[in-house]
Amino acid sequence: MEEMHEKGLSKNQVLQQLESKLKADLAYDSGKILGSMCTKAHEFAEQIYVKCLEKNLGDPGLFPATAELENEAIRLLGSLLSNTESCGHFVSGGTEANIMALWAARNLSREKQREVVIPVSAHYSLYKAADLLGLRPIKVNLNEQFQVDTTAVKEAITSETLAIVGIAGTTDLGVVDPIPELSEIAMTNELYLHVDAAFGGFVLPFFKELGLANFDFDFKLPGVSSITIDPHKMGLAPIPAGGILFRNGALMKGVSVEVSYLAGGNTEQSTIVGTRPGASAVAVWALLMHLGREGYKTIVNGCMDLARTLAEGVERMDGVSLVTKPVMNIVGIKSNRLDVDVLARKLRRKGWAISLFPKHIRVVVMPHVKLDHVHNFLKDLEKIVKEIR
Ligand code: 0PR
Repeated sequence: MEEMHEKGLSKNQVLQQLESKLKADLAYDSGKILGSMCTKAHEFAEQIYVKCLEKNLGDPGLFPATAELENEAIRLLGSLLSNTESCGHFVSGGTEANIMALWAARNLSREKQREVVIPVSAHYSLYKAADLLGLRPIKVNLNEQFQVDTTAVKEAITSETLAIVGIAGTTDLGVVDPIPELSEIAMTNELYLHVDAAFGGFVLPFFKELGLANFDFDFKLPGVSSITIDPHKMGLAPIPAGGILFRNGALMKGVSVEVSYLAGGNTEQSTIVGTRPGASAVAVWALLMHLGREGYKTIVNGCMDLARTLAEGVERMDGVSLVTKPVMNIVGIKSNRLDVDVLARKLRRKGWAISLFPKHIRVVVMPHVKLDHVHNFLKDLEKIVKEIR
């Protein structure tokens, strides 16, 4: 058993130990991480993050400037999502953002309804959220394009329903649900609509200008109540940085509590946690200011180009194929002849950190992925496919 030393080690001794203990971790620049939705944070954001380590948004009265920067960053994201009136917070990730959304929805439900309609493609955090909040998740199936089947959504709605969830960038395939239709359904039935754009939030807003298929998924649609958008995914911000945006302050009110005794004075808190890193919020603010729309557009363009190269490589290969034509920089690889588990195991043995879903391998072409990584991956994939044929 490891025990704490009576006398501390020197910094150098600790650093040496740390160096060797961290060796087993993968690094994004190894070129092997193809299954992660996180990436190497932008250098400038890291710099800002370190500068703001002591800022605590749990006591905004002590750090009013940091709190204002969080608000500004949320407004900037709001403008990206077609609503400068939106409000919200930076939280630990998409999981917490999704919990916040269903928490707000539940507390707003007038008749104390307890059912949430959730596509089967939803990230598992939504089931965690339902469990924590005492809600019943009503799962609905997908159509042939792997989007939620909106007829099934309508059929799933009962007098017990309080909210619908739509996904703008599914975890397994990066597919976008028909959010305009979900918005209509939500309006007609007076339901809360939460859009999980944890991944797509920093990707889809640039599609139109890039000449790619345009998707309406944000506050432009009147039925959308809240959106998860994660800076620590395609936003290039240091972890932790999830984002939850509400259409307006009234929606967030349901999860607000008064805190009266803080060192910085009274505050109204509408987050799950109390103490919370101001560094995350400030780093996001700095990055949004520094990269601007143009910067993010260039990043998205690069990822989409590489995703296309990968997808074309897979299509050309015998034995494997695409699950569906990639909508975003997420590529699903399946095989009708080979066992995808065996394929994934062999790829992993060659060091490739890919994700394995029940019927496909997922590659997420994040900003740290380069052209030679894609070529090397395709080469190994082809070799393995030939081996097990
Ligand atoms: N919503 C969607 C659509 C997601 O894909 C994810 C996570 C979340 C919410 C939850 O986000 P947090 O993990 O920030 O709470 N999607 C990634 C996934 O499951 C998370 C991830 C990231 C996994 C990096 C692995 C990894 O290396 O694939």
